[in-house]
Amino acid sequence: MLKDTKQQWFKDAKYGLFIHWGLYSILAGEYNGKTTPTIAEWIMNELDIPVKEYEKLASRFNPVHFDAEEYVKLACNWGMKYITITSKHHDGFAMYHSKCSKYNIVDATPYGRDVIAQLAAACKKYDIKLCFYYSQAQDWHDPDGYMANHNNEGKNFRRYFDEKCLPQIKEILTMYGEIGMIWFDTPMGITAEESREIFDFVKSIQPDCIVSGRIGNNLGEYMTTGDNFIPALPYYGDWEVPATLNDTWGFKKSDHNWKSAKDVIRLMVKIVSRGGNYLLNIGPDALGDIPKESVDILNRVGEFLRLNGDSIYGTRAIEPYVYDVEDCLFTAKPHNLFIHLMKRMDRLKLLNIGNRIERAYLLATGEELEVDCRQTCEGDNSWEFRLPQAWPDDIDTVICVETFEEKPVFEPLQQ
Ligand code: JFZ
Repeated sequence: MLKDTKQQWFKDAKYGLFIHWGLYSILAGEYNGKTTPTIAEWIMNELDIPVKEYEKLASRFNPVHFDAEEYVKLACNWGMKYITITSKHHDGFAMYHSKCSKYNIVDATPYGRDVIAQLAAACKKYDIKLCFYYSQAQDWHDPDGYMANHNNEGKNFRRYFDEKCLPQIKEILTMYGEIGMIWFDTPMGITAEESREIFDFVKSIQPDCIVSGRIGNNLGEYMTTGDNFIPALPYYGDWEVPATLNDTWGFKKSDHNWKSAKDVIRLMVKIVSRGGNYLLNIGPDALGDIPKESVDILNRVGEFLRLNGDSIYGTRAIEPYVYDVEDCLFTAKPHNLFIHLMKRMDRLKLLNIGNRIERAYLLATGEELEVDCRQTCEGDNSWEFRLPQAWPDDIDTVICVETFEEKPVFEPLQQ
């Protein structure tokens, strides 16, 4: 069955900001002289840090550089349409003022302020959707929460579920206004009944709040892929690729394996051309500063979107049989076909296109293009573009075609 969020904003948004931020950001991937072998937010699990030790991090958490407005303004400048932040990750620590667990940023840290509340106010001001990551099954702080790579036998998961999980879900859905979605994760041993219970509970509080793919038991309203993983063919339902800029979600000092802006832009175009959304992560540090490398990459992507955003936001994938045009990807809207050119070329010829062209131009500069548009009675329809020497962008130069017909599909020959 196709996944459908029924939320137009999600289908049109295409690009969002993921924020992994919590106590693990203080450790930055290192504990007692050891570097954690995998993603930084898993350090407690990977290095077997006892709850009593890990807990102490709270007394050191004082992210005085955090500025919610600055974050939201950056996300806007980067061209992102929604923000998904960790309200509680697997470590069990709430980044908001929870009333049902003292293990939260207001009650347990010297900082003493609710970062989620600040972010919610800024998102409202700048009209950007706020969404929450919430780890529903794993909770390494609660004795009855699941913990991957550990023995979970004998745990009373139901107690954790009733006393922490559901009450906290209620809190995050009632304390911060309208929430775009809850991004559940790693369902572990959660039963179909429990997934259903969470789903119904979310909808009973905020009917328009989307429930993410990893709620478990295939109940999510869109598909979430693995990190940076893109399905090979367009997937016709709603889907999203969560992705990192290096090889970790939470801040990790030793990870310098940054993608380039070119990698990111091309990945985005590929995802959008197949009908998906791109949720791209930053991992702020213990003070609330965003790594400079992330900022630089995302600024460049934002520049691309300022000039070429029409070819991304609100677009749809086109039929799969055109995917094999070399060095080109396509996105579409009614009356528009966007051709993304990943290589410089003098001419581009596309065959078997039934649509008639009104005009074509380079999206970034507005420069009109000459097109030879043929329609013969033998069905040899084609478009041939002449492209200028001055090339707007080596990463992706976008041709905007305004088509006469509403649906800019590449039509097969009519028999
Ligand atoms: C999960 C988390 O464990 C991780 O810490 C981070 O929050 C990430 C966004 O989500 O990790 C996963 C879960 C599932 C897959 C990949 C990473 N998956 O299905 O490929």
